[in-house]
Amino acid sequence: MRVQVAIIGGGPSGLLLSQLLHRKGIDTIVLERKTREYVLGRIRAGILETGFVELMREAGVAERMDKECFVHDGTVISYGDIEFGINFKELTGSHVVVYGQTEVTRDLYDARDAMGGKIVFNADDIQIHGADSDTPYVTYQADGTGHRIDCDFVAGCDGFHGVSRQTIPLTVRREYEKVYPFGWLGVLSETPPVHDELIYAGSERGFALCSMRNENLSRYYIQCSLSDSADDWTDQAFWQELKRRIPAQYAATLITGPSVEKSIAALRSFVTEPMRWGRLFLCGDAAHIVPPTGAKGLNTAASDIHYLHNALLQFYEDHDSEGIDRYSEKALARIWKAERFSWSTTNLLHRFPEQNGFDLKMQKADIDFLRENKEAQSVFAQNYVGLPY
Ligand code: RFL
Ligand code: PHB
Repeated sequence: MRVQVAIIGGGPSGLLLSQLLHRKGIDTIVLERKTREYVLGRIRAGILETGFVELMREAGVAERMDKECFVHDGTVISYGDIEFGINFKELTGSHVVVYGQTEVTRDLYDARDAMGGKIVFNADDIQIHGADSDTPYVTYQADGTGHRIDCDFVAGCDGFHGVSRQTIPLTVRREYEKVYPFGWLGVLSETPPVHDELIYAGSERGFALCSMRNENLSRYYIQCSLSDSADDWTDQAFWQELKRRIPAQYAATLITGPSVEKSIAALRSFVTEPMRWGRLFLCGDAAHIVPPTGAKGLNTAASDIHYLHNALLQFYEDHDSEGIDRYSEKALARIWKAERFSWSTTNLLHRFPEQNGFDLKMQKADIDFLRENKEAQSVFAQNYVGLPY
């Protein structure tokens, strides 16, 4: 088979790219290692920047999101007894929206089905060949037989553990990484959110986050040890620990219930450079990871897709390879700023095992400065709502 763009990975990055390109008449195929149910079963991001929302509109998949999402004009930050709000609307004129990654992915799959988009599930042993030549191709196994896709370009949208990044030789690839000495234990529960804004809470006992999906679905996280397993935590122990980390007024009104999902995610900052090798382009988690504290993972994936789909349109419609040649540079310029924000917000609100008295005084001084200083709040808000593409 031959397509213009072979896309590895059927997560949000790969689906969004194929949808945007298909609408412009560019032929794609998406090769996904798992099943659709598996991809839809993963509970991940909840916060979308307006740039992401715009991209969903451009892809023609925003109808349900526009109806069901919650607009958030601000957030609450707490640190021990200190509590204050950051008003995105007042400081930036912008906002974020709450709409789960699961729903984004479902809408994209539905749209791909409606347009007859080619998606192969259970595609095994994917290999990318000739990415540094003008005639790349991808091979994979499915239904017990080998398949080959010839293409003009390959988009590596296969997440952190995919094959695309590994295809770039080590002599070309440079990786930058920071692994944090803790994880987040997340719980999804069919209970009303404790507050109408998110609460990012630093405390003596570690970080906590109160988030949501809709009026009767809440998402909560607590910082936990990397040696914990989700099964070690009963629902009761989770709620008790969460209440000890958030301001008393919210702990008093928090409605608890049985968890419908409980999992632990390790925290990592990671960037690979360059994001292009010949005719292979890396997008989203395949190229970079942020700790979830700044809600930037899915949003940085979206900015990559914005740059790449425009670069491919420029190539096919105007016969101009400027966008392709500058893809890595443009994407990375924005990525590093999101990395910085996610890293600094993680440092601001978590307890680190090696933190001494001095480190804690620095953390508290950072919090005080943010609480008292409108310019500092404005910088936070600009980063949170999303830097321009
Ligand atoms: P994904 O979603 O990992 O999708 C990659 C897909 O590729 C498939 N795959 C392969 N397919 C073929 N061949 C192979 N060899 C393959 N290897 C892998 C996988 O099965 C998968 O379907 O990457 P993508 O599309 O780049 O999307 C990135 C986002 O999923 C990720 O950045 C966010 O979920 C991060 N994230 C958050 N981002 C935000 O913007 N806001 C948030 O509020 C937010 N919260 C979070 C998060 C991530 C979390 N976890 C669990 C890591 C909260 C958490 C807890
Ligand atoms: C979520 O709702 O899952 C979520 C929200 C904000 C974050 C991270 C995760 O910073």
